[in-house]
Amino acid sequence: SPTYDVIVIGLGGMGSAAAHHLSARGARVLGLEKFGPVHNRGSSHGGSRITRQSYFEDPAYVPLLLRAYELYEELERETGRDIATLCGGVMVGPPDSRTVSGSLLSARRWDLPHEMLDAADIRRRFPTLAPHDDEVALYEARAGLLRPENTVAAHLQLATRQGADLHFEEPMTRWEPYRDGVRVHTAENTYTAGQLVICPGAWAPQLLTDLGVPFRIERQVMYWFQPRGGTGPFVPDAHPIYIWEDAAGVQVYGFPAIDGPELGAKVAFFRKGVECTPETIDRTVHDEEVRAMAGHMSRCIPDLPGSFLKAATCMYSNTPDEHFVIARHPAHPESVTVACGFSGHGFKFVPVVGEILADLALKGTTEHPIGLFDPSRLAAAPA
Ligand code: PYC
Repeated sequence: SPTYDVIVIGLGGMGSAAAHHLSARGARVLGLEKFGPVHNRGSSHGGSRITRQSYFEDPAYVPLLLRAYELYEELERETGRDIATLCGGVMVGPPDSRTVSGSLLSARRWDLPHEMLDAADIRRRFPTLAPHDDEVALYEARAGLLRPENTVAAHLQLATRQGADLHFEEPMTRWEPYRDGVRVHTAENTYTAGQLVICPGAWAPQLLTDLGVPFRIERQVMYWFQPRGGTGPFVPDAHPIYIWEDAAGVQVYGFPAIDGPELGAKVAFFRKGVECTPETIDRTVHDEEVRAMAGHMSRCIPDLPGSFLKAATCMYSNTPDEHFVIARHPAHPESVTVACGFSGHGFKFVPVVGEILADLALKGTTEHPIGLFDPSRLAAAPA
């Protein structure tokens, strides 16, 4: 059976980045992916993802974001692909909302450039936005959007150029410890390697049964609307990305019109999904869902829901505390590394997660601060 230094399972956002960083360091890499390259069956598609640094989820993410931003630039330089557009972003809501107060905490803790805007400032700066008088925003000029498909394609391109073997439409069927490493089986072949890196996305409950993490896989919907009056005021030079939390704690997020006047602007609820599995997810978007989104946005950005253009589904893989899992596998600490549970906010970290996975697989440790992502925090308490 063919032998490698590292086998990477899953070549979506995280796995493709791992394949790149591992092969850039000279490792002999095999990547195995269930679907084709840059597919739309998981969590790394839909044309855009938010990136931002004043991170409301926890200030511990900020150093990783600073490194991710360096790596987006490197990826653009090395591949010539469009990866990041830093059009600026607003985190909007009541001052004590998690979106606003958490973003401000990270900005202050890490001395990140930002501005606080009251409702009148928001309306003046961004005339499409219609905040309530008691809503405020943290504005961050270095927030913006990433192109997920281009990012995955760029990492696959570099990995291939560096000699990685990437096999698509070849899912792993099982693996087992073997000598000092692992043996991986697919329907076509059996492979051996010193190290295994598992980036399962929404397939985590099936591929990581012995990790002890209760994942919840959620169906999410992305909507594209043609703004009333056209996309003029919604172009990225004029319009920020936004995350907008209302008084009830419901968050929506959205983007400028990045794909020209015909294709409108994308918006979605952040974590309003129903539980699903990758096999049973309902890929149909129903009229009542479109009406609910249009109704919600008519309060925040009244011109956005002019006419509905299209919608698509994707999946979040949530952990109970919505923090990631990135670690050596506790049950196989010598040979297996896992990256999973990105809980709907992982894509902006893709390149730095690739770097961390290469560190863990090749050196057993990383200098990046990943203490928050240790799966032992989620292990079920003894009964
Ligand atoms: O990570 O910024 C984010 C995000 C917003 C909505 C979903 N993810």
